[in-house]
Amino acid sequence: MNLDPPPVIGLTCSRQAAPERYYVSEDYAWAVAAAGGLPVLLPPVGTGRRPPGGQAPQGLEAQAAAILRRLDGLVLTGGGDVDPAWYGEEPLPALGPVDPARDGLEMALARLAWQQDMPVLGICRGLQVMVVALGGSLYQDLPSQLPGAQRHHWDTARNVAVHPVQVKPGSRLAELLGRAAVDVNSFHHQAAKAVPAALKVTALSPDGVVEGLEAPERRFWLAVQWHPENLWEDDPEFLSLFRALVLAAGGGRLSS
Ligand SMILES: [Mn+2]
Repeated sequence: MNLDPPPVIGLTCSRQAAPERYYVSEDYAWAVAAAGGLPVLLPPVGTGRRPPGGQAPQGLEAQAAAILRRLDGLVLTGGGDVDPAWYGEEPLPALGPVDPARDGLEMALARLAWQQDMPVLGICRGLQVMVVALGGSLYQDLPSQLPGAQRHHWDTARNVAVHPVQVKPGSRLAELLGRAAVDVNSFHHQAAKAVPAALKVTALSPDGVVEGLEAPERRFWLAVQWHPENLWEDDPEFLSLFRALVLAAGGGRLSS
């Protein structure tokens, strides 16, 4: 599948404080490129202030709108914790570091992308951002809030599958993966708690943790809690998620 020109796919990224830099795993960019898209990075240029009342700082809203005008699709990538202020909770002791600028830009991107029906693939933190952007909430920390859950935060190599996931028959995710069950990698201690009505759960781990979501009313709004960008070179079925994003971003057009 080749689209010409390739759809431009934005990748959100993390910030490091010292030395100051933006970063994201190369695997996201390689997966988008392998799927026929043109990956570009989206650094959050923000004030660093906590979100007042769950609203993105003004500058980040404007950034997000300007960015989306130039994109065909978006990958909300993995990363650190989402500030629970975005869903009206105080931080629990096990909450990790949060980044107001990244949160602000991603919430604004997600909300605008939803309104504009821009294709979005959410991965790990990206799934969580999609949930919170549409009014849902998260487990701030699975081990302390859901002690019966299995281990989801592993120190394995990135391409090692550590737990199974059941995929809901009839979902877009099931169609793309072509299987009712997959074994996946897992590097998260947060997870979706209250899922907004617009998003349907498409995958669960055996302990009931949400591992996949999609919005049937959107062209392509799909998210997974695992990391397909680390798995597709070993298991090509996982590239199908990126291919579907790129195809939707290209408006369904195909050449060659
Ligand atoms: Mn998991």
